Amino acid sequence: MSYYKIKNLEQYFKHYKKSIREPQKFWGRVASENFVWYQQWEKVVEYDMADARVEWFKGAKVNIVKNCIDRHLAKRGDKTAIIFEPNNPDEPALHISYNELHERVCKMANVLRDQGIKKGDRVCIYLPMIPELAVSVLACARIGAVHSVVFAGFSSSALASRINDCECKMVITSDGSYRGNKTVDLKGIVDEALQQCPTVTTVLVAKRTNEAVPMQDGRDQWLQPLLDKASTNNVAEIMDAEDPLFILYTSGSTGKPKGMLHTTAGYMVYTAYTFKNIFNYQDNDVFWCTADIGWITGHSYIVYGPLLNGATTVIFEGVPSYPNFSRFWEVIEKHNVNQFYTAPTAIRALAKESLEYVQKYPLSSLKVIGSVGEPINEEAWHWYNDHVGGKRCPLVDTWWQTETGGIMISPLPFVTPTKPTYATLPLPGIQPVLMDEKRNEIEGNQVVGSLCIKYPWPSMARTIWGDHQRFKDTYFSTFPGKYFTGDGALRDEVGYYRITGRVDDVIIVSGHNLGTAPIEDAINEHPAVAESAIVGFPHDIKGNALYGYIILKDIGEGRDRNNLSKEINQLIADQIGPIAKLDKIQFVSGLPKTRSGKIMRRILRKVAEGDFSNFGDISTLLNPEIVEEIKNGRL
Ligand code: 6R9
Repeated sequence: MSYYKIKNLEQYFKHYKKSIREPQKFWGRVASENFVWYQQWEKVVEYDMADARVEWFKGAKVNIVKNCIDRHLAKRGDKTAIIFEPNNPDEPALHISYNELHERVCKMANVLRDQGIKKGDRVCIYLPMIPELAVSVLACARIGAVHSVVFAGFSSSALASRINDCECKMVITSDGSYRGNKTVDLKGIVDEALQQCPTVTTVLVAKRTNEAVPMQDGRDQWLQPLLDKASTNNVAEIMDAEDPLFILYTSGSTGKPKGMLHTTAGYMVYTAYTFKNIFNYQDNDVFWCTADIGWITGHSYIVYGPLLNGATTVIFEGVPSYPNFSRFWEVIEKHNVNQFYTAPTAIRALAKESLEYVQKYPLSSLKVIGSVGEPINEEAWHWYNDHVGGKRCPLVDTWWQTETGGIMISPLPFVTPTKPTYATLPLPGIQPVLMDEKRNEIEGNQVVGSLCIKYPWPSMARTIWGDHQRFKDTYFSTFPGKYFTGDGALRDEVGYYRITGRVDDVIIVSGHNLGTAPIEDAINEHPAVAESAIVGFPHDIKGNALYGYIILKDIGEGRDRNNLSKEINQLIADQIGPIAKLDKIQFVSGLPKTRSGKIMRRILRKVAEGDFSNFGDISTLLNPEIVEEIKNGRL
């Protein structure tokens, strides 16, 4: 274990250098010392980045679930693997030990096999955040079926297109789900989706809300009676290192969703390694990631990363605002959470509310707090650091993507000094480079460019399901031979990285490159502003000008809009320069957001340009109704 865990900055640099100079040796050692294999690999890595082909641990045989559960049983059988915290705080939490998890996963695996699911078959999982979700994921992996989890907030048409894209044979769902004070009819959504899905022959239905739901004869079955009859003995499938583990669709920006395919051994090694180092997990800690398992963050850091390390991981069914804005802090207190990992969008929403909600709780169990999903603005960083981390817990701002499988750039707590809004340094094995418009690598520090990765890493996606050409075109063609992230970044004077946002969020105004994030930071500092988003629109003289969409706090509502606009532009001029002033400011009641909390800038850009013709797919928005309001209020 000593090699696995980095203890201080000097050791970080040592491991980093070794991982770059001798990646085969580095990852070979991490892999052989920390996992159980049926058979060792012939070669650690083989790749051709120009053709987007990468193989890790080729020739090895392994089962990831054996590594997540079985190997822990002798030492940690009674340790809690999963704490399930229900939506309703009055419903008791559930503690599932490693022994119990083993039993549940084996039974589920047997049910899947009895229903005809074989190695390589795709199974769609459309479940709320209940233990059955993690159990289903693990049961698929145990028998070599490829899981495709679809976030249970997606509509029936989004679900259908994902099921059809990878031709799932089965859907695992529940009667319904709870979210805050709402109940959602999940089974109804599945039924509607399946009218367009000819490949699905079986639907397994878990009970959660106990609502009466129609069951289609010959297709639908209640899960529990099948589990009751199933044996707890299950022999795990022996998988090749590069056998598919799962497909996960990226929160679509344009067009058809991309089914990112992740494979077995590399994903296992990298998620386990990053979990241990980035959260500094110690043996009896309780780890809580608030993401949904329907996103990559939940796959890697609720299920696989924690369980591979024999950790206790929290599955939270609820939302941060129910029954009130103290919910997160109450759960941390209740379960003595040691590591807490959430998203800037949640932090900003909670920071808008009274401080009393968080100050009521000492949160003294916390040791490390983390952020993921989008750039964390300075104000949110400080609020999180001060009021949640109590200025004593390192805040790890972790940059990564569905495509990267695991965290790529992040401080290591108690190792890397943090800096607000900076993801800081790459993990061992990760070689970030910044590229200019002429496709040259930018050397040195204090520079900005497009963020690429120049050497393969174990958990990178291997392809887009069914469309390798699109995979190549999207990620490996813009900068030939390198993986292009689609993000822009700056590297400061000591080599720390700050992710400035999607590259398409960089707007060139009168020849100046402006990132949207720093401008939004400046605007958000105005006491009357709750949130903002900036886009560019064509301008005769400047090339592009800036258009700002601004949500006011209650205190701003009664104020004169012209004066507010002037104050906001003054703030921008003061902090960034007059060049970054907004030409147009539209006050709105909300911003179009994807279900993972990302602003859909494409729509804002179209409105700013006055082009209402083709907004593309807005069905995956959390708040599609806002689009009308924004259109009507265009300046
Ligand atoms: C894990 C996840 C990926 C995109 C990524 C970037 C943004 C994620 C970030 C961040 C700045 C961070 N992003 N983490 N930007 N700082 N710490 O979110 O995956 O849903 O695929 O999104 O999210 O723009 O390219 P995914």
